[in-house]
Amino acid sequence: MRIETINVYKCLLPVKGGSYRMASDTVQQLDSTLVEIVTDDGSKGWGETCPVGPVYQPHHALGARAAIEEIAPGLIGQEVSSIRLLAKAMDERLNGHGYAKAAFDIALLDLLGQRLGVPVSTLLGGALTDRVPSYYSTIVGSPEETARIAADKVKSGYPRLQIKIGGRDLEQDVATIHKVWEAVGYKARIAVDGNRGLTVAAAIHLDRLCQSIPFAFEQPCNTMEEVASLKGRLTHPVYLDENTEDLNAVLRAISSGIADGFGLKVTRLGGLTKMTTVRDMCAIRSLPHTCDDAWGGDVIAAACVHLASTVEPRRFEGAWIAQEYIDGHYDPENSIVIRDGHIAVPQRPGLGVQPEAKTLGVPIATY
Ligand code: 0XW
Ligand code: MG
Repeated sequence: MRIETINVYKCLLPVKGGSYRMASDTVQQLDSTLVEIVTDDGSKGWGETCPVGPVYQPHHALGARAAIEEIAPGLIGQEVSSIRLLAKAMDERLNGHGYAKAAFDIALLDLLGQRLGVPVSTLLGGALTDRVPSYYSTIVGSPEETARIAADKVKSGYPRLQIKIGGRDLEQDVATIHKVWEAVGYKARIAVDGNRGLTVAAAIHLDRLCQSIPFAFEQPCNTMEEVASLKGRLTHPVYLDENTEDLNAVLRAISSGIADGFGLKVTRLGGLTKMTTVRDMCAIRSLPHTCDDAWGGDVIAAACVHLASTVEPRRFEGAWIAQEYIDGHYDPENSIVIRDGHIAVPQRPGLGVQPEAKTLGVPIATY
């Protein structure tokens, strides 16, 4: 099975409800890039990469497409059998840019899964479950409104909440956390996500002012050094998200003991193959983590869910997918959906989703 053609599609995903507000940025519409790898036997594999705007982390949609342009011609004619050889071929054409290579890694696993007649979860080591928990991520909002949404989402079955804070007065953030705790209590696990928006001083104040509330404090400050300086000064466990820019960053965070867990993004780490290494490194130190991406439609959602199903459940913090904030699906028949706060793991060979041609329109590039 050789790669014959690569089609690249651009798909704009408006945010349901108008905007998604985080400490670091507010986004109204996300620009997703899909790759479709077509082989000489007519099989098709799909991959996707969709940064949540150009500010959240050092990724952007135009960068992904430029990197794909650099890489794609080198994959034409290659045999689809060894993901490692194909990763090497990509590295020989472009240094770094893991979030663009991730789209190819996902598409190649989709193809291999179809070829072997197994779901992608099997290629990643094997599923431990057929249904994974998700978590609901609020946007930065008023304490009352956030607490109302939190209670509502717990009622609908979410076992975990991620409460966004930062980019405003400390008083508002502290009040939000207290109100959510009053509304939800022990009915859901809570993460409080600063999205790099707090100073070290503000993180210490917030920690003290919310001391009796159990939550994981996700990416409070901008750099890994700032987060490292919090060690021993906070009562809450600290999770890293945006700072886990590649496998080496994760290794640094684990070996220096500054992270108690992680919010992980499949494309940021370079794809599913690379993320299995991170999954296994976390297992060695009993570190909890999520399996997410920053945004994206059914293809990225399927990728997250396949990997999520292979994570030891006691350390699993949930798979976040953007479905709550997106109208419609690339593949309405086999869409990836959250029901009662959980997501069914696709059982069909490959990723189990096949975007419809009419949803994506014509390719913006073909190699
Ligand atoms: C909740 N998310 C997974 C969605 C947005 O990309 C932000 C992100 C996070 O945890 O920071
Ligand atoms: Mg986060």
